Amino acid sequence: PAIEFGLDAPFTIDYHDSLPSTNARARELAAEDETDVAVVANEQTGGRGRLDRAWRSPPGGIWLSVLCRPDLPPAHAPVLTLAAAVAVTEIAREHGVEAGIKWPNDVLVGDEETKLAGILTEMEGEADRVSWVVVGIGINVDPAGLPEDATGLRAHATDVDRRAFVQDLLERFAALRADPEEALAAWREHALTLGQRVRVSTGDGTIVGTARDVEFPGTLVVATDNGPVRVHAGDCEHLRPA
Ligand code: BT5
Repeated sequence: PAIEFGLDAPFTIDYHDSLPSTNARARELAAEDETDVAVVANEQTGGRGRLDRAWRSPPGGIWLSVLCRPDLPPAHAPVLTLAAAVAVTEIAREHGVEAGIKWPNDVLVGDEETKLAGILTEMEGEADRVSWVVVGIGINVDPAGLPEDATGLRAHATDVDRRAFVQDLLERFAALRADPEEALAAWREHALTLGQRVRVSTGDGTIVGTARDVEFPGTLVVATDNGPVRVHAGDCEHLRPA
């Protein structure tokens, strides 16, 4: 219930102390015809990343899934993932955290590029319109209990109020999902990947080149020796000069 979490956000809040996964809970609510709900948990016991990877979700983090029913074809849904990455980055930066985005959906901090947040978007629907989308957002708060290449908000900012952070995040996400052009422009502005040498693994193979741009709805354009290649989904690694 919204009152328990004390938020005045553009989404109804469904708060839990502990859940296996906020995305799983949001998918249940999707089956019950709910919309514009943000599921929030203090802890996840079975948090998931992309490709069914495990996502560490110790108590005190920001584990959040937004359920919505936008008027979008499934092929355009990646723009919501970009919008979520932008919203996380901008609110983190408002807290003085030097966050930036690695394509497509990782929020990293500083030169070491340790991972602050990740996003997992799931959806269901027909070819012309999604019936629902769940945008799962995991933001580390305390740096303890995380993988070695991860970081938390409190490693870089002293004053982190999770409720206020979630409230600001949801408001920013709501504004950006209504304005995909703005989301894309803001994504470019906060991108760490553009201009870098990258290695991108997709289901079909590996692409090495220089990341040039991101195009609607979230396609990475990589300049390779054989010309530009457009990548819709994959894992991206920034290649640093030795
Ligand atoms: C992601 O996957 O980055 C998406 C993570 C989404 C988590 C949120 S939390 C709320 C909602 N409910 C869920 O169940 N999930 C969403 P991917 O790009 O595949 O990265 C996963 C990899 O990041 C793992 O294989 C680990 O190497 C690493 N990892 C695991 N836990 C981490 C953490 N807390 N912080 C940083 N990296 C982590």
